Amino acid sequence: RRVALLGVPIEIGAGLRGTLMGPAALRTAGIGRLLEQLRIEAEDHGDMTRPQRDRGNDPTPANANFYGEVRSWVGAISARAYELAQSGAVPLFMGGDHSLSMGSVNGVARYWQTQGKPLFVLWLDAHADYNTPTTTLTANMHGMSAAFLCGEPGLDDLLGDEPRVSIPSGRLDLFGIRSIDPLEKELVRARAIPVVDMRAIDEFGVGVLIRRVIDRVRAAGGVLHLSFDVDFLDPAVAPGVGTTVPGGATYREAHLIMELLHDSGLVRSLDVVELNPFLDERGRTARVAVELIGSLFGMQITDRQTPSNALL
Ligand code: DIR
Ligand code: MN
Ligand code: MN
Ligand code: MN
Repeated sequence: RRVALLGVPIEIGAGLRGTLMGPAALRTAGIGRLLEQLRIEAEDHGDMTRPQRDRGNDPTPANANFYGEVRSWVGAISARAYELAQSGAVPLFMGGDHSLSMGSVNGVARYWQTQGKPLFVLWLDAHADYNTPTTTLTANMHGMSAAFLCGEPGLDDLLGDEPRVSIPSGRLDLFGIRSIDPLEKELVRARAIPVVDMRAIDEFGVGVLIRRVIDRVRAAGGVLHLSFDVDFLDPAVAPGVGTTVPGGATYREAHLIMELLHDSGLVRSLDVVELNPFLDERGRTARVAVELIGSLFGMQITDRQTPSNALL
């Protein structure tokens, strides 16, 4: 197996600067070395360079901060994502803020479309990221990526010449949610997006809930993209993010999710986003993120097989 690492040092999608250092911190925390230890070929494609600011004279939508700059990034990211997926590797996009997923997911979705396989997206996040320029309270574009991917209007020109693929709302799972804006909530409800919030996790546990996602992907003969916003984790475990929300996933819950996803064999691409080393405590959050990626790629204590829901 082969993983293609790509750094995407974008930070203007978030309200706080600093995620541009994310890829460097993940490398320092040993992401490449860990994958090699797991006998996975890890090819590092370096960092994307900051695209020249788009000089197009298209009208800029209101309520979308740094729209022109995000637009230049997203088109370029989508093209790279398509290429990397086509190479047969598992692309791992190291963010960077969560606006990068508008490009990475679009690009891999375009590839899977050519293969006739439905792409499902698992969004591990404290936030729904389902705002549009109409519903947003902050105008920060990292809060709009899931909505954009599902084809919500308002950022229609964001991909430039890149073809846009929209993810049907039933193929996106928002998981770990505990912060959502009022109009954003209405939109998520109206579109019937599957949501597992922290209350559901407390009641039923991540084992049952993640297996439900996996079973749905498998039944459809699909593949899975994991979009992992590190603020999914509790701030006590992962302090190095700009928008921490209390009451997040524990270290153990997050590891179990990664182990179950590994055993499923369905994850073909992923983003690790919102890590802000400027806010981190001596690399703690970066190290946790790398350990979790290790579990996703098969790091195990024993080699016990995951039992299926049917056995529970
Ligand atoms: C908020 C926060 N809902 C917004 N979103 C964040 O700005 O739209 N997403 N932090 O990751
Ligand atoms: Mn996010
Ligand atoms: Mn978030
Ligand atoms: Mn965020």
